[in-house]
Amino acid sequence: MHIRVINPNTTRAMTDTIGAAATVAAAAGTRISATQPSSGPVSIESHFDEAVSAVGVIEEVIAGEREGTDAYIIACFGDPGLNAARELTRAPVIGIAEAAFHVASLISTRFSVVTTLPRTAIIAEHLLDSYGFSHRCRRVRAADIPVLELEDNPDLALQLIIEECLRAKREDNIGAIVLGCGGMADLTPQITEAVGLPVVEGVTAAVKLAEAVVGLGLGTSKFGDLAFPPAKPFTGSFERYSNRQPG
Ligand code: 2AL
Repeated sequence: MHIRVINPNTTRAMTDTIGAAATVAAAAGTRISATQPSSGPVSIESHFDEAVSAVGVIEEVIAGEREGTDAYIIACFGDPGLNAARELTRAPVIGIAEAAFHVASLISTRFSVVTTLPRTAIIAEHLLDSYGFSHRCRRVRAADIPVLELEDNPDLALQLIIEECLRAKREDNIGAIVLGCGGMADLTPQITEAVGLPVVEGVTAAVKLAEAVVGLGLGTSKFGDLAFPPAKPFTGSFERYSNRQPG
């Protein structure tokens, strides 16, 4: 099974971190390719960043279709471009936020999310609403670190995340914690040990869910709104998408 793990931002070090964590989580016989768009923001911390990065995610799925990919993971906690990516393939496409919310809901009745910045915490609240998980989430918390601090200042970032997770444990009356950034993919063991609660991390959760969905013989439905998009002319710098045929 080949899973293409797409880091929607363009920071190579973070793509490598995500790829390594996904590889550790993968079953024997699963091959992980960690990729990133050639253009786009170096980190995703706003609706604007998400909108621009979604085009890069789409390009990565188009490239993956040429290689016969079995499943895709969108490894940014805003799940940018998720349903657009699904329209382009029969393979399952799993966002790390939705994967983490699903898995946390299977092992606890209520969880808190610990993400990077206060503004991305708000974006995560929108996602919980739109995915129907708000009633399972007690609180979305921010460690108040810019995304790239996870790569540039990892010891301080880890300390701040652990401190916020401990506050969540003390104050939120929860059974589990969800880590809210793709760049946290390698931190689960240290955070679990320091916090003493189950910690759900989206990249690793998404790898196991992708393996399960493929193992069930299931893929993205091509009935209804996730059918391949209608072929039509595109103009200007998006002309390359004109009259696209599936695959
Ligand atoms: C993210 C993420 O996962 N990767 C990135 O660049 N921005 N989102 C976040 N909430 O930190």
